[in-house]
Amino acid sequence: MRLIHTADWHLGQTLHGASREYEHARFLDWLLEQIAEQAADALLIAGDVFDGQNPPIPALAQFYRFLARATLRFPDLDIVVVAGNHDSGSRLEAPSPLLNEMGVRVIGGLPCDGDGGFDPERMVFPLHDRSGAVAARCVAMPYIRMADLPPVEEEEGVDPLIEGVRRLYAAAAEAGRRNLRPGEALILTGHCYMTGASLSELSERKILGGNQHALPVDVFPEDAAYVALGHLHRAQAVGGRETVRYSGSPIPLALDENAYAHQVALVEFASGRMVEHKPLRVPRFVAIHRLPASGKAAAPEAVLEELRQLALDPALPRESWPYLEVSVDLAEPRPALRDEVDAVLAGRPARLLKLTARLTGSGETLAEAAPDIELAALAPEDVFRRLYARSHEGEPSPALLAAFHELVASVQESA
Ligand SMILES: [Mn+2]
Repeated sequence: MRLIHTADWHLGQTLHGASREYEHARFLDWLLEQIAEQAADALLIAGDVFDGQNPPIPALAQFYRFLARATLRFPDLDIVVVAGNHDSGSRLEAPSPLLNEMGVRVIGGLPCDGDGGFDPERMVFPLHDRSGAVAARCVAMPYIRMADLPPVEEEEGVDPLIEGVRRLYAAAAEAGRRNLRPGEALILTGHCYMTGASLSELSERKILGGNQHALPVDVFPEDAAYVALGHLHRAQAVGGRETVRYSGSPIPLALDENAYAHQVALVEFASGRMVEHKPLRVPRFVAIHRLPASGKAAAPEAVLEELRQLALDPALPRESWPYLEVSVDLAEPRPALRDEVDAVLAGRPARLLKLTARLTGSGETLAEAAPDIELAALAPEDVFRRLYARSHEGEPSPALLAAFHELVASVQESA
C-alpha cells in the first residue's frame, strides 16, 4: 500500500499581498500526476488545507475541484483530510455527507458519541491496497484544541496539557488497534508542534498553549507504523523516529521558507510496517529571489546594482514572475529608496513583495542616550540630532538641518 502524505496547503494564502492561487493550482495539477505516476492508493492531508477559518471563494473552489478530479480519475483512492489550526473544523466537515459518498473522509474536530463523549471509533478509516484489501487503519486525529483535552488531575511532574494529548492519542490508537487485523498497519495523523522540530518564525503559528507546550514524540504509541503530521512547513522526521514525520508544505508560505525542500511524502507499507519513505520534491512554480543574495546586509548602491544585474526571464507569463525581497542597510536617510527600486524594476518581469530598510544608527532612545538630561534643557536641534543618531550614522546634512529649523519656526509662529 502506497500513500501520499501532504499537509499545510494553506489554500487562499496571500504572501505580502500576492495571491498564491496560481501556485496552488499548479501544485494540485502536479499532485494528481504524482498520484497516477506513483500508483498511490491513499492520500492523507494532515491539516491546514485552508489558510483561514473563512476561506475565500476561489480557495474553496480550488479544493473541491481537486477532490472531484481526484475521485473521478482515481475511484479507488482513499482520501483522508483532517483540520489544522488554521482551518475551521466544522466548515471543513460540513460537506462530509457528500464527500463520504465519494470516498473522502474529513475529520474537522474530535468525533463525539450521543452523550457528547469522545468517540474515537468514528475517526478510524480503512486504507486499501491496489487489490482492494484493507492494508492499514488510519486514525484521523485533527488539530487538538485546548477545549478538547480531558481533565487531568494535578500531579507532580506531569504537564496536564501534554498528558491530556497523550490520553487522547492513546484512546484513538486503541480504537485503531481494535479494528486492526494481522498484517495491517496502524497509521495516525496529527496537526501539532513537536519538541525538537525546527520551524520558520514567520508563518507557523505557535499552537496549543505556545512553544513551551511542544509535544514529546512519545505521545504517539510505538506500535504506530507511521504518524503523518502537519503544522511545520519544513519536511522532517521527529524525535529520531523515522516513522513520525512532517511532510512540510508544498510551497513556501513565507519568504524565509524559500530554502526548504518543499515536498510531499510517498510512504510504502507492507505487512503492517513502513518499508519505504521517499520525498517527492514539488517543482517551484514561482521563484523567490532574496537580495542581497549573499544574505549579508549591504548599502543601497550595492543592492540596486545587484537588482539591475538580476537575470529575469522575459518569456515568463505574469503569474509566474518571481517574487523579490530586497533588504538594504541605510546609514543615512534615503526617502526615495522605494522609487529607486521601482525604477530599476520598471518594465521587468518580477514582483517586489518586500523592501526592508534597516537603519544602522545607535538605536538608542533619548532616555537611553542621555539619562541625566532633562528634556526641557535641550534645544530643539539637540533633540533632533539625538533622534537622527538613533536611526542614522554621522551628522545630519546642512540641508536637512535647515529644513528642520524651517519647520520649527513655522510651528512656533502658528502657536
Ligand atoms: Mn498549522
